[in-house]
Amino acid sequence: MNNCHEIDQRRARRLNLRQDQRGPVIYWMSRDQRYQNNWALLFACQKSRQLQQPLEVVFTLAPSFLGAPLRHYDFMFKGLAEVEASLRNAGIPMTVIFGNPAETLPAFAENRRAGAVISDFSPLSLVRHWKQNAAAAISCAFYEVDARNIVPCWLASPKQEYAARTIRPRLGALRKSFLTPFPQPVALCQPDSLLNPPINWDGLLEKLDVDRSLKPVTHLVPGEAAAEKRLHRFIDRVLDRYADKRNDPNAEAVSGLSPYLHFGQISAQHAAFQALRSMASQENRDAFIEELFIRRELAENYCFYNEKYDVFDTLPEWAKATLMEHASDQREYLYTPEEFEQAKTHDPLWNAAQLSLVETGVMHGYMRMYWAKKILEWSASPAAAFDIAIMLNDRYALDGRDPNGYAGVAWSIGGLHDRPWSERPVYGKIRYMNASGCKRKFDVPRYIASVTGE
Ligand code: FO1
Repeated sequence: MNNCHEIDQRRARRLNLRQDQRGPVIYWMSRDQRYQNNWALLFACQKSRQLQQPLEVVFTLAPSFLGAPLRHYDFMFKGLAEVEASLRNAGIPMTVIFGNPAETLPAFAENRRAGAVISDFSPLSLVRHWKQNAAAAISCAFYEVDARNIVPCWLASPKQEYAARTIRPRLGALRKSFLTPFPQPVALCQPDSLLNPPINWDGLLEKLDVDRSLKPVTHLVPGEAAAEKRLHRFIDRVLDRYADKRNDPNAEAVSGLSPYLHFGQISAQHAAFQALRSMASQENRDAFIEELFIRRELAENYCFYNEKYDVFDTLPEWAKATLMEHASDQREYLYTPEEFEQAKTHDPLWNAAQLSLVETGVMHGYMRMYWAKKILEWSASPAAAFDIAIMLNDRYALDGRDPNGYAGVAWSIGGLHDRPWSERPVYGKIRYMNASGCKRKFDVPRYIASVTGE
């Protein structure tokens, strides 16, 4: 690719009104933890060349990131170690700073006498508050680059969209100009950086004050290289049966990219670009693009325009009304959050789904719907169900704390991006799902056995 490729300016927006100064360029890497195919890093490289200033990457280690346990930090740090090595090869230093980014980032920029600060994009409230506060305190230009979405979130739509059918045409219209390949990152060379001592990620992990009871996963290799390998394996061996088999948890017909996407270890745009170039049939490619592009960017749109994406009260009015009408319906089974957490329900299929989440940090996409809908059916109230599903997903899923998870729970339990269906107890008009539906779609005992090993 041409390295002098100009980056589409619509991918970036200013977070304050200050100008670029004479001073080093800082990329605050947070959500997009990768070296390749990262528009925020590329924008920072471009800035470094334009200003003729060196580039430095900083990662802010927040004291407690929404209660993330060791499992997540282990996955993240192994990925970051790989990023650090790639940056080092390119002559770009990386530094980790500790504490609340709203304070530590401006202090770091001040200390370096930065000329421009660049951040990647996140629609999540915590990160937005950090940025809002940092923007006021940073004394040079502060930019945000949407390196996560194919179509920048603020451009895709000016408002919260109702459903996939309403955002699809918008994304479709912008797809051609944004679904491009990526140039290589080239910053102004800074040979001194090669002398930086390597970051001791293992040491950092040991010092972190996090819940250590949830051990690192062993079935997934974290990092950019592993993500790339998985993408190509998926495209070569699996994509051809994606449309037909993605809802069968026994078929191994999904991409498994979700944890990598969450930590930004792979770019969705790159994955989409590669899948579209493949030999797979149009139907299979379309089905994958629907999940990876349309549904994922619909979830980003939901969180971006709805600050309360993780509270029950935010659900569509029709859904709240119907759920409240049925709030006092008799529940056939009723479980506490602890019983759900420990997979102690009467239903072996539900327990298997929960167990796979606890043990592997991953749950098959189709089972996620069943899992959330049964939490609604067997909880004391719809609002309690909503909170339990989010709590369990954030705690155990490697891709928790992500717009996908919040939109997924709101869709399954609260009718978000969906329509009213025929009315029934507890669910009201929320789309229903049961075990017989699963039995028609896949071999349920086989799935249970694959999780429990029995
Ligand atoms: N991003 C950071 O910039 N600093 C962190 O300390 C941090 C911790 C973390 C822990 C678990 C997890 O799932 C994600 C984490 N992230 C962190 C990255 C995260 O992907 C995004 O910043 C948010 O998810 C916002 O989208």
